Amino acid sequence: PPVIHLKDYRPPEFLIDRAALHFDLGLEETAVHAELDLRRNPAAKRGDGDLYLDGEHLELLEVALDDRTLPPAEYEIREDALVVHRVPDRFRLRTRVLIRPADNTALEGLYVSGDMLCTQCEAEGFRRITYFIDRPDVMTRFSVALAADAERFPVLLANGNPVGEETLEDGRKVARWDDPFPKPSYLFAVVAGDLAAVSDRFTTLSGREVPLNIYVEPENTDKCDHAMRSLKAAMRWDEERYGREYDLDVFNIVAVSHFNMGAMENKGLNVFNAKYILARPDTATDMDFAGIEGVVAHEYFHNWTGNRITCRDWFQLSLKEGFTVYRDQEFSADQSSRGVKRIEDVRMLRARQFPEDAGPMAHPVRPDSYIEINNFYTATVYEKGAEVVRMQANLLGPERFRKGTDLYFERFDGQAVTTEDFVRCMEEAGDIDLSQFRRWYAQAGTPVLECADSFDAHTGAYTLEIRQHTPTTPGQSTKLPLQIPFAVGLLDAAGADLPVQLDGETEAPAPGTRMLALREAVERFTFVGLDAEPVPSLLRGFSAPVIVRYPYTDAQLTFLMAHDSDGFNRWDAAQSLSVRLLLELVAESDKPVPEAYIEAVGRALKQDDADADQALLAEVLTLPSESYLGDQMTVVDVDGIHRAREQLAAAIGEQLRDALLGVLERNQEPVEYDLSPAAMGRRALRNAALGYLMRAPTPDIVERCRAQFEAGHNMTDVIAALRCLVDADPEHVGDAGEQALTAFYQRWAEDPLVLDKWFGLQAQSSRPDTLERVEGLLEHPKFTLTNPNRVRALIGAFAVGNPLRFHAVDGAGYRFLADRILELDPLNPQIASRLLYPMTRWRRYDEIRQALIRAQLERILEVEGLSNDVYEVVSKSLG
Ligand code: BAL
Ligand code: ZN
Repeated sequence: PPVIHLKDYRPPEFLIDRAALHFDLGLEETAVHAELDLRRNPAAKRGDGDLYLDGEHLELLEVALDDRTLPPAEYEIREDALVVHRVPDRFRLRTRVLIRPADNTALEGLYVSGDMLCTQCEAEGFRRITYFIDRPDVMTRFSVALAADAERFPVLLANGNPVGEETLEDGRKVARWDDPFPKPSYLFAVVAGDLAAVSDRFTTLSGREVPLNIYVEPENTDKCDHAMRSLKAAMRWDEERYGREYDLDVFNIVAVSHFNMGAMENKGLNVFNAKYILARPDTATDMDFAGIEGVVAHEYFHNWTGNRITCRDWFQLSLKEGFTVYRDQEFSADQSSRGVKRIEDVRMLRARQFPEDAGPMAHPVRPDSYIEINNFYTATVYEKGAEVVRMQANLLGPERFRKGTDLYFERFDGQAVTTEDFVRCMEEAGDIDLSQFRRWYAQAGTPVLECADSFDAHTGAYTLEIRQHTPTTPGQSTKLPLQIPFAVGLLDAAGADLPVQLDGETEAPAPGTRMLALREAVERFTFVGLDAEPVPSLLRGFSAPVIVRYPYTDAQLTFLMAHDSDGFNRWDAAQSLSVRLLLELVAESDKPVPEAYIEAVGRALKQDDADADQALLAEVLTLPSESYLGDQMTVVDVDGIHRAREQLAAAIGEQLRDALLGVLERNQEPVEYDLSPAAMGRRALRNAALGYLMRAPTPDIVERCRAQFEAGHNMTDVIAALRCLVDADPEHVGDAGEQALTAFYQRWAEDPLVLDKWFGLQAQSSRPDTLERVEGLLEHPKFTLTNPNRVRALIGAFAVGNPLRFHAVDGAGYRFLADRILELDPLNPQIASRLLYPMTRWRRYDEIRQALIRAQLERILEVEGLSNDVYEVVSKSLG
């Protein structure tokens, strides 16, 4: 398959000013009539005189140019295009095509979910709906007429504003929509179905009343409150923080059960994976609620960062995604605990983006090339992209950053632009030189900062030397030094912040954090005015997406964990301490858990009082995941990591039993369910404590756990208890795990999102028979390969969320995953390709496992007719 390069970008030869589309909707067959006003693009070079329209899986019925039906000699139908020969400079083209939504298992373009019809067009799905110039720099004014059986499809939605509805004599209904804002085809959407609306209103800054509707299947109307609350909060926040107001007469959201991504920001008609809309306290966990808040806001924020201003080409994807993730992260931080949100975001970046940057699919935030763009909706483009925006926001400070974004919105409204355009606005408004900073967009790989220090007791000078280097990545063997904002604090022996005064400065600043600007491969900073050697607190607040190496002693980490004024670094010190100990336990299987470590955890538990931030405490108490521990090893020791982590958790559970029981007592669930950050923090802390206690369970603890499950007070508590029961040794819990799974199934069999949790929990169990169980679940009547959520819940959860069993040394896990990928690829290549992720990491394992994984990758590559999606990931992994 061809490789597409950024350097080959050319402006489109034709523009489409207006598109009028008429849909005759049906599940089996839909007819699409398109009327396009085209003209030659004055900014583009003249080509061969032909017009090339993208189109796939379309049955062409008719094509007419300026009302003249074209004879077959005047056009050519290709597998992926319609070529109309020798067209004039300005003309109207009409096409009529047939499409088959019910056969569309790829879930790109128009497809069926349950009894409804819906669309997904990003990145290149619109070409499965009609012939079009399907690229983001062609921005068009769309009007849409939807005709459908009024009984089966009473709700007919499209982008923009509703402009009329009528019922025809034959019982069919027609709804008309008009979108006044030119947009690229990837933002196009239609939905048709028998849906119920949960409605509200929002008054914008300038006083316009906007009706808000969330459309769901009728049985789900009681699960939309949180999404609606989140939407209104996001609309207000975007006005206050960015001065951005909503711009259409109505804002619609639709929740669908079959969806490849999390959600989609189509103009005025956001289509969501139901997982990010539907929630009731008894069906959704606190994490689910937080996910909904974040994703609803993210899609809404795209209205300005993505829709009004869009991407010139797909290499610029991070222009909208990085910025919008940054915006949703800041929104969520404002809704709850800023510190905890930062920890969650960094945890996720380290868990997903750092490994991506260190693997065969590593690419810059602005990639140089791709085979299949769907493979580039990645943690690098999204999460690292957000960090790159965050660094600019920090470099400029809030006021200048706001000036920069105001300039960006003003200058580029209605245009398709590049990350370079964004940076230039920051540069101009911030009056700052970002020429070196731009490398963050072009250079892949995670920079490593090696830090060393020395203290001169005579002069009171402390010197910090920082060497930065970025490991090579595929296709990028030379790396240049980056501009890195590096936040540093210095602590005295009592744990208080010292003034961070650079040599040569006459006055000491107030004690606290100092932002250093790294630019060279090696930099030395000398700080003066110190009475004794300080303890450095490095990269406070995670001021840049880098890895810091500094030879802390255990005592220093324990000290930072207790005293650092930077909450993020207190947590990070605790993580580092746990990682270090766990790696020692991996290396030395009979090493006992040191008392000092247990004491440090005990001290943390003592902080649980009325004033504590329980959410932060829960983060501190959460051990690094098995995969993250693997990322810290030269060769991942799958079994050793699991054993060490269980050993440590059991030691905490046993030796701190009373303190953990105290946590349960102090943080009991109130009768009235509450979704406040404080209440969520108490649940997180209590369930972390329960998790430890259940590692060394006595009958009374097991009983408590079972009681929490049976009380069914809220899904957070139910799932936490269920996970403990399922994972516990039957020697301790008897068949309580099996009983709980059965009860859970009986209660929730008809709620797909809750049932996903039931599948996922079994797939993640560390029990030895998990793979057999997962294979058995493939045959379960509720399992299907055609629903991405279900696939992720069972197969994805096993492959990514269960390193111990997936990486079993007999290779059965690898064979299982390769089989599923090959089954899925013809149905849904996007989902098949995503499942490959754990196998792309094969070089990280021992020789036996390497050979086993490679054999499966080679087996996949040999299959004929592989999708571009899977081909690209497998070939790059092996390459
Ligand atoms: N644009 C695809 C989904 C999202 O990032 O919002
Ligand atoms: Zn997005």
